[in-house]
Amino acid sequence: MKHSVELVRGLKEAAIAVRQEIVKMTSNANSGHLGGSLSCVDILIALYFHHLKHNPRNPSWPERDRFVLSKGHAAPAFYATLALSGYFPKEELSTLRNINSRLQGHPDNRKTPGVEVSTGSLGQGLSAAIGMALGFKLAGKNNHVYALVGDGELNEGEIWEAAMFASHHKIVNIMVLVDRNHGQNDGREEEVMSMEPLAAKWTAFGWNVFGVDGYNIKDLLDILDKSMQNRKKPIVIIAETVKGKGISLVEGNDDYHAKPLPKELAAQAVAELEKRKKIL
Ligand SMILES: Cc1ncc(C[n+]2csc(CCOP(=O)(O)OP(=O)(O)O)c2C)c(N)n1
Repeated sequence: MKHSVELVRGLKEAAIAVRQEIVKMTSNANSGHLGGSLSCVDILIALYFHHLKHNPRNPSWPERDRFVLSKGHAAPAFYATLALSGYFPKEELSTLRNINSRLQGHPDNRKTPGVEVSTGSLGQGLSAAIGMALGFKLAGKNNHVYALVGDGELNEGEIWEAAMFASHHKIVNIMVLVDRNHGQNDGREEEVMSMEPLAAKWTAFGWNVFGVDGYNIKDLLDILDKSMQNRKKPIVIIAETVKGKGISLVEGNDDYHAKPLPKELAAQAVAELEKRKKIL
């Protein structure tokens, strides 16, 4: 399908707005995972602002697709996307990580509208997503399930148990999106535990593999469309990304895995992002 220039431009602008909210809310909380939140924003935008079948005014609409943030520590990116989609007021983002807030450090489906599964313990979200997809298949329903995983998260053995389960049971309504930013908690993924050859691993586990630049919105939309056709296997999209994307001080800087910007630098980062809006 051809996507209009206006649509793509609008989504790019939304991605910048989400990044600004991530910076503000983590700085305000003086806590939260900045690097891996900024890396996956465009993927979330492509899903929530265009691809997913969902209704923010009715989060429990039975016909909705399901999304699971398996890399639950990227909650700031998720919350900002949900708020800008209309699940709850944008003002609530400033309550991130406060006691009694609906927006805890990791997503909690008992608290936050739009959160389907509580996540944060890496490796588990994909199993829950595949379970939901199997449920829809057994019920003869047409809903699709999406799971966003980190590439460091792929070190978890449970991911690969889930992957072989999905292909064995021919669960084709599941899609995994890998935020391939090559970083994790303790450094570069290639040094901690390399996942290469990553595409070949998923292929060997019986999945259909697509690759995409995680910041080319048009390509993201195209690949999401393409992957919906002739689904005979579970799908994985490996999106090449960068930790801290969009802010020069943070981009590619592993120090910011779980560290927010102090107030003054946060204001600078928000201003830098504002300038980027003007040159879209
Ligand atoms: C089971 C489990 N072990 C350890 C952690 C701590 N932890 C939080 S984020 C992270 C790194 C994950 O790397 P990746 O999935 O690549 O995330 P990204 O770099 O995209 O933020 C770790 C080890 C956790 N949340 N869950």
